[in-house]
Amino acid sequence: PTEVICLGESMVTFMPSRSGRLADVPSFARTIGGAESNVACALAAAGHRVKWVSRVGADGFGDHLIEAIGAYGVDTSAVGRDPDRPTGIYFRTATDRSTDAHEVAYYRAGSAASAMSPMTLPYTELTGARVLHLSGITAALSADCLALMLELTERREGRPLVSFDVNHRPGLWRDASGPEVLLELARGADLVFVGEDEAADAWGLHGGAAIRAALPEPGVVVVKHGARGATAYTGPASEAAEGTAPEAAQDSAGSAPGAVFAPAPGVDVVAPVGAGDAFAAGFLSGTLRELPLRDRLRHGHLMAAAALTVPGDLGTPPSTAHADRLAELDDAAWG
Ligand code: KDG
Repeated sequence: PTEVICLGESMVTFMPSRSGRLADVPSFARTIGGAESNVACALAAAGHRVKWVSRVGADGFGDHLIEAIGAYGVDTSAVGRDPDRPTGIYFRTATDRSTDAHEVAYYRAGSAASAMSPMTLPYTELTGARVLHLSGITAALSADCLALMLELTERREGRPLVSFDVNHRPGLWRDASGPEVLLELARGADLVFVGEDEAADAWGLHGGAAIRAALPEPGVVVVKHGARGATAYTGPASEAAEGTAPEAAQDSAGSAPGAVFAPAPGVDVVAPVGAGDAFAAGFLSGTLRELPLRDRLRHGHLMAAAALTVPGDLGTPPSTAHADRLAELDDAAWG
C-alpha cells in the first residue's frame, strides 16, 4: 500500500546554460521541477512507497513528467491528463551564482494542474495513505486549487497525517491574500514546514517560538533556520516560549521543552532550490519510521545536503543505511 501521497503541480524545468539575465541566456537544459513531486522522488529514493497526484496536459511535456518522476520509483498512476490545458513549464536563471540571486519565469497560468479541484480529485482518492503531503504553492494556482487545499486541510476523523510545506511564492499569488491563506492552511495541518525567513516575510513572525505560538494546532511545526539548522516544536505553544531561538538552542539538550534543535552540516552550496523539499522528505521518512525527532531533523538535513550540492532540484541522497549511521553520530560530529 501507498505510504505517502504528494499532491501538487510539477513543471518541465529549463536550466540556463550559463548565468546571467534571462534575456541573455542562449540555451537551456531540460529537467523536472515541482515541490511536491520533489518530495515524492526523494521519499521513493529512501525506499518509501509514494504516489504523486497531479494533472498534466495531454502533451509531450506531460509524458516527460510522468516518465521522469515514475523513473524515480514514484507511482504516477493517479496523474490525470487534460486534453484542453497544457503542462506547466518554467525557466530558471542564475543571475549571480555567488548569492544565488535568480529569476524564475513561470509559464503555468491556465495549466492542467491549475484546474485541480475537489471535483477532479475526489477526497476519497487522496486519503488512502499514512501521509498526505501538500504545499502552499497549490493554493496560489487557482480558486479551484485553493478549494481543494481547504478541503484537504479540514480537520476530520480518520484522515491521514497532513503534512504542509508553506512554500510561500509571492510571485504566484494574484492578490494580497497569500499570507493569510497560508496561515489558515498551516493551522489545518498536522505537520508544518516553514522557513524562519519565510515566516518573517509572510507573517511578520520572528523566531521559532513566535511561529509556534501562531501555529498551535499542528502536532509538529518544523522551523528551518537556513544553513544553521532546524527546530521541531511538538509541545504546547506555551512551552516554546524561551530558549528556542537557534542561538539559544545550539544543542538539542539545551532546547526548551517540546522543542528540538538540530544543526545542519556545512556544505558547499551549488543551488538552494529543492533543498526545502528534500528536507521535508528526509523528515517525513524519519516520521514514517517513527525515529526520534532529532533523527528526523538529521535525515532532513542529509537529504537537503544532497539537493544543495547540485544545480537542479533533485540530488542523490545517501542510502538509508548510510544516513542512519550519520544520524546516530554524536552531537559533536553534527554541531
Ligand atoms: O521547491 C522547488 C520548487 O520551487 C520548484 O521545483 C518549482 O514547484 C516549484 C514552484 O512552484 O516554485
